[in-house]
Amino acid sequence: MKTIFSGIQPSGTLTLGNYLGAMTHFVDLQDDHNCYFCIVDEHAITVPQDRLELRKNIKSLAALYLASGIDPDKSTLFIQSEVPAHTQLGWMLQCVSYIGELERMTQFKDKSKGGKEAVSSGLLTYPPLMASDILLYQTDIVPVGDDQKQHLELTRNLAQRFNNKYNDIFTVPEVRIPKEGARIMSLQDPLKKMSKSDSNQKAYISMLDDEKKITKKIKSAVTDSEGVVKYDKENKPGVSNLLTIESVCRGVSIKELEKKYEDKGYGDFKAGVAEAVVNILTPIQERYEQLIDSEELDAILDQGADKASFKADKMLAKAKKAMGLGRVKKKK
Ligand code: ATP
Ligand code: LTN
Repeated sequence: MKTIFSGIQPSGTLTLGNYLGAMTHFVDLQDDHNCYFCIVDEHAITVPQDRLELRKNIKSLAALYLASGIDPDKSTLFIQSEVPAHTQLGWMLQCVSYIGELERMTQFKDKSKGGKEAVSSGLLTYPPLMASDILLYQTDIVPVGDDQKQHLELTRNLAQRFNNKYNDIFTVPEVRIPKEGARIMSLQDPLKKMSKSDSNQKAYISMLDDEKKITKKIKSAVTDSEGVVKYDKENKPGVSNLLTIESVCRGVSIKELEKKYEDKGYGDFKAGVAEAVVNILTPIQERYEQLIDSEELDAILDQGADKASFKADKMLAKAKKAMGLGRVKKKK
């Protein structure tokens, strides 16, 4: 059975983009793969976080993973900072990576635009920590949205460099990007991706928004003045994004939806999209409410950290041995 690893940052409440681009695929994969899903809190602190907010977001993300259908009997769900091997191997991989290649990462370039005195060095060294997350579990496949491609390419390079230089111990992972929903766009600017850290709340649908909010946000989504419901990403990015959302939520093709709205205006179209989103999110929200303050959630995370540590510690020991760190333990 192949091993899957993926992570989501607890940097705010998940959006419909995270759900359609990442979470639904995680749920599909867990039946026939050995899956690890991680709440990457150590990645979240590369930008400033309020400590109480961060704590809340970590628990909330864990509950959303489970409410979306991650089954702890099939997958290992855990918090990154509760498995120390991640930062330990992360440091070792920092020593294998070059400043030049880290400075070329688009995410670093984007986030450090304000000047290098103002950003943490963690933002630069973020990719070796991400590589460590993945390589500790002998991961074969990493399912992510389209924006993570470059980080995955670097992970593959670091794994190969380590294997050639020290010992051939790491599996070189493959990236898997979904065909549909890999890039859900902002409702207010359909040329930008939907992002949970957008300052305009109308730009995204949070997975915890209620029916009224969802309907209102979709109603005010930017479209065009043509009044025709047709998929044309270039000339009609707003309408195309809403069509993608309804298509993925209902599991029907875009062609079928174009037919459904043939003689209808944007009012009916938007009401249909909102209904599809509400139908998907309502049962998840109900399950979330049951989980968020439960002892069950803590028990699942404790068990996840134990299972992940067991695997990660073994890989860390191999990597330390390959690099010559510490002592060789005498067998008793
Ligand atoms: P932020 O929005 O704060 O920049 P993010 O949502 O991009 O953060 P993560 O929370 O770490 O970052 O992303 C989790 C997963 O969701 C990743 O696999 C990412 O590729 C995917 N993802 C993020 N935004 C979208 C989107 N708009 N459409 C599809 N997938 C997305
Ligand atoms: N960089 C990712 C989050 C992330 C991740 C990972 C994804 C951290 N470690 C390991 C896949 C595998 C992001 O910002 N979306």
